[in-house]
Amino acid sequence: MITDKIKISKFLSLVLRHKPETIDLELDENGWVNTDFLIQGMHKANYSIDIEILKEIVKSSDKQRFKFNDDFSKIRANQGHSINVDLKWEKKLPPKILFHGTATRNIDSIKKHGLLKQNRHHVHLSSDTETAKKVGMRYGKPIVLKIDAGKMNTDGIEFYLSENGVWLTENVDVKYIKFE
Ligand code: HQG
Repeated sequence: MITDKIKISKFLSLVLRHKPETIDLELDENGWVNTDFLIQGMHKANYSIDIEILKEIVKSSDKQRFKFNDDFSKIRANQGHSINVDLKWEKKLPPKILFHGTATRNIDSIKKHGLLKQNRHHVHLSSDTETAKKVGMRYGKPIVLKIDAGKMNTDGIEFYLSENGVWLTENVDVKYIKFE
């Protein structure tokens, strides 16, 4: 049985954002799954999990990746999906400047095409450079880009704020990006 909490959390991200079919689950249109079915499915996939462990992982997730509904009967990921779900995000006025962390090897392509949402629903932006740097480090030598969110907003481009504090928007045109 797999007991490592980080491994369990990574598997939860896989199931709740990308591949629920791995354990024969389907997300509903708003991204929720039944908590009991999730636990049963994870058991079959050899993960050591019960409701108490799941609650602890949700509570201690450094980025608050997951969320229960009020009676804990359903759970979903707060953001980061590649499958099509509607999380009913509210539009939000962004701060003037946001940050995007990426790897230096992506820079040439970003200069050509801007920031593209790739497999996810949105481009992910952070309100602080520290977080952006950590995001960029996942893919190699990090570089933090400055995004003129104020100008994007004036130009009518919409922003959303996920429940765990990630700023989301559609693709970011090169003219809004400062490469330093
Ligand atoms: C890059 C983590 C070349 C983009 C984090 C990024 C985040 C381009 C990668 C969340 C490009 C996509 C999302 C272009 C964008 N040419 N590369 N034109 N446009 N890219 O993982 O933002 O731990 O889909 O810079 O904290 O890295 O999963 O997005 O490097 O919030 O909870 O293409 O994932 O959260 O990679 O990370 P991703 P991301 P979790």
